[in-house]
Amino acid sequence: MYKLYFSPGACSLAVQVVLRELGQPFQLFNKASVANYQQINAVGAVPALEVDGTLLTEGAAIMLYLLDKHANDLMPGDAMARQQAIQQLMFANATVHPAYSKLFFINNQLADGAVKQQLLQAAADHISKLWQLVENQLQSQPYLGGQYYSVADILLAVYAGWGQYFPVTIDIGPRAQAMIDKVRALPAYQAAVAAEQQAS
Ligand SMILES: N[C@@H](CCC(=O)N[C@@H](CS)C(=O)NCC(=O)O)C(=O)O
Repeated sequence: MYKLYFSPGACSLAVQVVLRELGQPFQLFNKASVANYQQINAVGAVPALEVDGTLLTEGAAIMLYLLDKHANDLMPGDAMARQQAIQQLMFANATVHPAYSKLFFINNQLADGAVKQQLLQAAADHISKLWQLVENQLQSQPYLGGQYYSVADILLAVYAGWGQYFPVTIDIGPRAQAMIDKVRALPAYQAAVAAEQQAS
């Protein structure tokens, strides 16, 4: 059985949603309750997924592994459609996630004051620009993945929750917000949030 290491509300939530969408059984382990998490992931970050004694890290790579292994509708088989889906996954994981990570970094590193607030809002403005790109892409389709949600949509729905922890304004357009709301209403997403609370 898979073992998924998580922190509540972190990007590991998206991996749990994918495991549920794939119908795969797994055990949840809160990083905070693991004595020496560096032995699980030397970087110290979640998610980490243990598969038959092998530890996998990097959320996007974990997702691609799971999608390769188990039949699903989240990743197309056609080469170009698959490229597009992976491009969107990387946009979420390698562009939008690091943009949000700047908020956490600034918040942790700087003392409260005008400079900190200015930097936080500058980071938030960049995030708003990325959400505008999502908004543009959703002009003719409900999800980044087209008519059906993809792993990129699931990741973005998780990241969208992080802005609330900071005293900044992040603009998320109506189409992007509708996508986020639909993904968060999925039974797999709801169950994942509830499971994190129980395992915390
Ligand atoms: N590139 C990594 C980044 C993972 C990451 O930044 N995870 C955050 C939570 S969303 C984390 O664990 N941060 C705490 C830490 O790095 O110590 C991935 O995509 O898996």
